[in-house]
Amino acid sequence: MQQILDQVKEIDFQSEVYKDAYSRINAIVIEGEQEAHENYITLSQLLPAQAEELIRLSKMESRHKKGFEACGKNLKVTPDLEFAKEFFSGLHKNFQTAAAEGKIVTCLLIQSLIIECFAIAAYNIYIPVADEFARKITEGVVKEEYSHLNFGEVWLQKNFTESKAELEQANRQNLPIVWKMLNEVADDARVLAMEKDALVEDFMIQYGEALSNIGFTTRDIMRLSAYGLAT
Ligand code: Y39
Ligand code: FE
Ligand code: FE
Ligand code: FE
Repeated sequence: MQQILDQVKEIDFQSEVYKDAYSRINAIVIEGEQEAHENYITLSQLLPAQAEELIRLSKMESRHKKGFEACGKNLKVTPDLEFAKEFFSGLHKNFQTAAAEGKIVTCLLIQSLIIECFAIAAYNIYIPVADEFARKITEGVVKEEYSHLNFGEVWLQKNFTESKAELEQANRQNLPIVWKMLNEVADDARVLAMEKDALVEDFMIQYGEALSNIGFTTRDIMRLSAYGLAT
């Protein structure tokens, strides 16, 4: 803890290096929240019985987006949204394809498990090293991301037996993309005092816990959560 406090004291949130890295990380978060908003609207069409709840989640995502836009403005940073669109394009495309085929399980794995766990890991690691304005916003946001993750866990746990094979396949298709995304963002994250190892560790903990709640065995979790990591 003392180490983190010393580190924050040394971060110059107004330095050009910091603002340059922030222009990409902030954009990733803004674009991620926008896509999450759209993904929950799509899910509300795929799961009409839960449409009301899913629309509620989609509205939370647009509030998150507004919060992070304010964080960028507060630091006088212009988000590089083009970079961010490209950053998310792999998961975005796979979500779109799955939605068009009515593959609810794959859509839930991509948005409610993988992307939410990625967000929770990133926000947890960011909070202690954020500027004061962004810290307050991110603390409010991360609490809600846990409820989004929970939505996916509950649905997939209820439908575990019929979903298992599709989950395995969707994991194999999408988890390597997450490791690639983490590598792409590692240098910028380090400028913000977020270490890649810590991001990977926190992601694995969140994702492993989610898979466990859904009903996978420890043995399955080991195999699924590290898939594509060492390549
Ligand atoms: O469900 C959500 O709100 C998730 C979409 C938001 C995106 C989070 C993306 C976080 C990745 C940041 C990487 C920084 C190191
Ligand atoms: Fe789109
Ligand atoms: Fe969000
Ligand atoms: Fe979310």
